Amino acid sequence: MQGPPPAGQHQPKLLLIGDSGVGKTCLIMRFADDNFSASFTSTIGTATRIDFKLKSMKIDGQELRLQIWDTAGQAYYRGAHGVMLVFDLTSAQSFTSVRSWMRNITEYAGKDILKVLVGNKCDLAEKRAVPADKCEALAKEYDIPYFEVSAKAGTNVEEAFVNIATRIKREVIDALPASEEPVSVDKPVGSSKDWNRAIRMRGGSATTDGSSSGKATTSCCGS
Ligand SMILES: Nc1nc2c(ncn2[C@@H]2O[C@H](COP(=O)(O)OP(=O)(O)OP(=O)(O)O)[C@@H](O)[C@H]2O)c(=O)[nH]1
Ligand SMILES: [Mg+2]
Repeated sequence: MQGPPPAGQHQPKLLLIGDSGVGKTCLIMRFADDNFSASFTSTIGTATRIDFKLKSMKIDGQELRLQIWDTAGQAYYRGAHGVMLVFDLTSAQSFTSVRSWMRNITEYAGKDILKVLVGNKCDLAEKRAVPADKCEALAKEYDIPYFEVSAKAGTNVEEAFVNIATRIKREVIDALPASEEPVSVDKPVGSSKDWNRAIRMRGGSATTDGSSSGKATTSCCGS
């Protein structure tokens, strides 16, 4: 399945972002391979890290291959069509970081990139640290869909990926002029001038690549 896409097939790029340990790699493994690993190997600095996985999907009767990119502390938005922003329902800090990640997305990928907010580890109900109404309020504030999922149990994982893939298909691919080449990583759709810039985020603070780290705040949006 990792060969070149059949001629004419769209291969849109979806990026998973969020704090370390929220379960980004596990969500990709669950969705693409339908398995789960309980041991934690941070994607940062591991030789075995995955760059992306391909998942064939049929949406509105049309076959497309979703490129699902894992990130490790730095997000390369270049060519991305959608972002899945993940936090951990058992970690209040990871929820607080959502605002920083949203600013980061807006700054480097543009405000129009398609987004979905995902609260992972809903199987750990007794350890839950972020109430559902707060999650829903945040998603409403940003006007993006929200899913509570579990990579471990498989709950809602498919639904969250299908949601963002369907919106990419309908709002990006269907909007292409008939003469346009298929969507792929090399042909980003959108007008952001910042595709080439890499963003580094650690511990909830965002900086541009290589510069010193600014303190993250929990205050709303801003510039
Ligand atoms: N209980 C439970 N544990 C989970 C779930 N998803 C992930 N985990 C665990 O959380 C830990 C971190 O998961 P990863 O997928 O490696 O997290 P990550 O976001 O990729 O982290 P980085 O690569 O460091 O950015 C691992 O020990 C997983 O087993 C879940 O849905 N439920
Ligand atoms: Mg990872």
